[in-house]
Formats: sequence, C-alpha cells, structure tokens
Amino acid sequence: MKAPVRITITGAAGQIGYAVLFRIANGDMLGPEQPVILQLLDLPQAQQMLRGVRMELEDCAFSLLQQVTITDDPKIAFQDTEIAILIGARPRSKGMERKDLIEANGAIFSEQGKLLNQYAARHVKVLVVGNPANTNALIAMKNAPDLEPRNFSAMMRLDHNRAIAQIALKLFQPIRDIKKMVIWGNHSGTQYPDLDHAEIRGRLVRDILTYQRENETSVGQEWIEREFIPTVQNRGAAVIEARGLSSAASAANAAVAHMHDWMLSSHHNDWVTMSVPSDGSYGIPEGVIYGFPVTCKQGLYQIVQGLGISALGRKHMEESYRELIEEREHVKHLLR
Ligand code: NAX
Repeated sequence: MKAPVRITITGAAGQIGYAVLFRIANGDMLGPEQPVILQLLDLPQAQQMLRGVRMELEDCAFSLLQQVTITDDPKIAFQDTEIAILIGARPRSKGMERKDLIEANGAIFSEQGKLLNQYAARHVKVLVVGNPANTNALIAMKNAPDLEPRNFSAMMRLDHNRAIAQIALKLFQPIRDIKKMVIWGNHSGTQYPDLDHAEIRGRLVRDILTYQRENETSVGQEWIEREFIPTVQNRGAAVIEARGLSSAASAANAAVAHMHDWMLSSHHNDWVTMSVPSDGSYGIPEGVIYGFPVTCKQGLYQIVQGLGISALGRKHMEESYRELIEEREHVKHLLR
C-alpha cells in the first residue's frame, strides 16, 4: 500500500466541499491505489455541519480514506499538506461591489498563503477555487515566498468542461472525441473560450461547424461569437438562475479533474486549461495567474506553445488580462 497523501480542503462544509470530498475519498482524484488523509477547514460556525460531513464520510467506509481531521484552525488544516484545494471564500452579499469582495477575500488568501508557507509540505500543490480565483491564487502565491510559484493554480477547468459540453451538444458528438479546447484569461465574464484549435477525431471543430451549414463560413463564426462564447462565459450565472444556487457538483468535478491531471497526467494528444502564473507566453506578461492550455505529466505542467491567435481572440485575451491587472491593483497591499 502506498503512503497516504495529505489533502486540505478549505470551505469543506460548503456546497462544493460536500460534492468534492466523497469523490476524493473514493479515489477519483488520485487513483484507486492512493490512500488519502483529509484535513478539512471551515469557519467556527460551520463546525457542526463539518462534524456531520465527517460522519457521512465515515459511513461510506471508503477503503482509501485513512483519516479525516476537521478544524477551524488553518494551522492544523495546512500541517504537512501536499494538496491544498482552497474553496472557502466569502460570498458576494447584496450591495457589495466586486472590489469589496476582492478585498475581503484577499485578506483570507493572504493569511492562507502565509500559513501554507509555514506549515505545508514543501512540494504542496495548490488549487484555488474560491472567487475571484485567479487573483486569490496570486495573493496566496505571493504570500508564500518559500514555496514554488509553479505549484499555485486557479481553476478554469469548469469553464473548459462547459465549452466541451457545448460543442458536444451542438454537433451531437461524444465528449471523449472533443480535444484541444482552451479557455484563456480570468475565471470571469471576460474569459475567452477559444475553439480555433478544437478537434473532433482530428478534424477542426471550426471546419465541421462550417460544413454543417453548407459552406456558409459566416454561420459558423456567427454561432461562435453570438452563442458559444457568451454561453460559456455566462454559464455560472445561468446555473444560479436555474438552480437558485451556484454550480457545486460540476465545480467539484472540475477540481477533481484539475488535480488528477496535474498529479498524474493529461490525456495523450490533448491538453487542459489551468490558470497558472503567466510567463510571457502568448504576450501575457509575468505577474498574473492566467488561463492557458497546458499538458501535464506527473506533477509538472507545461504551457502549450505556438498556437495561432485570431484578432478576435487577441482582443478578448487582452481584455481579460486588463481585468486581472485591475483586480491586482485592488489588492496590491496584500502582495509582498
Ligand atoms: P458555500 O458558501 O456553499 O461554501 C463556502 C464555505 O467556505 C462555507 O462553508 C464557509 O463557511 C467557508 N469559508 C468562508 N470563509 C472561510 C475561511 N476563511 N476559511 C475556511 N472556510 C471558509 O460556497 P460554494 O458554493 O462551496 O463556493 C465556494 C467558492 O467557490 C465561492 O467563492 C464561489 O464563488 C467559488 N466558485 C468557483 C468556481 C470556479 O470555477 N473557480 C465555480 C464554482 C464556484 O462559484
């Protein structure tokens, strides 16, 4: 039996927490041979709920789950952790401006960055889910100077999966055949879902869309701009409208997939979207956490290089970058 991996989940008593824990304990994230220890953090007022969640985890009798710790003390939750999924964040309340939300959550992520720096395993990998995820990840990374910046990421996988699903529905094609989707930028309404490189069994999705419409090239482009891009960009709001609650199971699924691929490997001849520290690739300067196409192998990711970007794509990518710079401005006092 392998040694167990210590995994911290913050906001574990929340809705995404409730959906993600059982998947992780079942082996969906790290595979069927990898035992896990769960270190669950939530606020003091959520501890009773967390006790109930732990009871349910026990009642599943997962063979891979070695131990569950519940706590409201981040030092305990981050002790020796090897994977930290940071979900806990303050929701936007009525009348609260985006700027205020960024600041309120910034305080949480700067504190958690410092504590990760102090208590986590040196090889800890961090996935930030709590919004604004990209900027929160930047704050945590900057406050953890002794940890590897490349080990900090924010979640764009839900957006990536949403985009694939829209193509599958539009073209009546199986999900597994749709490859090479990308979501560039920020996890927000400015993100750029880019299907210029997407393929189905080796054929460009763009060509299939055009073919479907009897060679009217403009129709494919019109669908991309008027339906595909806004649908993916606004999917979170559409789910809230329909369900009365924000995406939870699909967000949890995306977090599991993000970590699975990063820790083990992304699929051969495909890539995934991760928000990672920008390194100048595609003209996005260093200093933000930005959605890029990446391939992963056993704990390392690489940004896919050399993709052509259309004029429309460039416009969207720059807009999303500018938004990240604005967000960064609001929290610059938290970036050391
Ligand atoms: P919930 O409100 O159901 O749960 C959040 C939990 O976090 C609560 O139990 C709360 O007590 C806890 N919490 C708050 N501050 C904390 C702190 N300082 N330390 C530890 N725990 C803390 O929200 P949920 O639906 O689970 O969503 C969580 C976050 O994910 C939100 O910020 C949400 O906006 C974000 N999302 C991000 C997505 C992404 O793709 N990156 C998609 C889904 C989701 O909207």
